[in-house]
Amino acid sequence: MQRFIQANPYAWPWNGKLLPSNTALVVIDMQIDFCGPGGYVDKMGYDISLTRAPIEPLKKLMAAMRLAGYMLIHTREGHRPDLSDLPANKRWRSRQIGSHGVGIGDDGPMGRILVRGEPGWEIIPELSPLPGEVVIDKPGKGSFCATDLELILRTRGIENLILTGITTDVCVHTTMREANDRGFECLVLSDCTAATDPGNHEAALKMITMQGGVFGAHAVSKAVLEAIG
Ligand code: C5J
Repeated sequence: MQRFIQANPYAWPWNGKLLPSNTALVVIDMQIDFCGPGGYVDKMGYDISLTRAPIEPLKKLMAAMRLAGYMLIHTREGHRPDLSDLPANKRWRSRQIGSHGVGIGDDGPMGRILVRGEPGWEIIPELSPLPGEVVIDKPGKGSFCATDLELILRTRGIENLILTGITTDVCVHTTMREANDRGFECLVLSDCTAATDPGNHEAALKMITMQGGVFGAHAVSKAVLEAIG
C-alpha cells in the first residue's frame, strides 16, 4: 500500500513508501544558542520569537512520530572547547555582527557561544532527545559534513528524511542539500522550521519547489500527522 503526505510541489515521498522503518524525523539545532534568551542568535540582535515559533508544532509532531515508531534524530551545531574544529573565517565573520563583537567561541550569558558542553549549546529542554535517540554533533551548518549521520541512516535503512528545526535558510537547507545529493528523499516542514528573517524562510521554502522539487518538497506538520495517524 502506498502512503503519501500532502506536500508542495508533489505528494511526498515520490514513491509512496512512507514507513517507520525507512523514514526519520530530523530535528536540527533546536539549541539555546539559536532560540533561547542570552544565546547566540539573541546576542546577534535577532528576534528569537521567530526561531522559537517551531517549538510547539515540533513538540506535537515529535510525540506523534515517536508513538508511530519513527526514528528521531537530533543535531547540535557546536565546536570543541579548544576550537580546533572552528575555521578562522567562521569565527571572524561571527564577530562582525551583534553587540560587543562577541562571536562563536567567545563568552556570552549562556557560556561560550556554540561550544560543546556549554549551557547555550544544549538542546532546549522542551525538545530534549529521549534516551536512545541519535544525537549528531556537527561543526558545520550541514549535518553530514564531518559526522557519522550518513553511516547511521544507511545502517538503519532510512531513505526518507523529514527535516525540521532552525534555521530554514542555513542549517536546514544545507542539510537538505547534502541529503538530496546523497539520494535521500527530503521533506521540509514549514511550521516546524524558522529563520532569523521571515523573507529568508519563505525564499528557502520556495527554492525547494523549483524544477519539479529540486531538493524534495515542503509541507505543514498537520499533513504529516494526517498521513501517519
Ligand atoms: C546558523 C543554524 N544559522 N543552525 N546555524 O548559524 O542554522
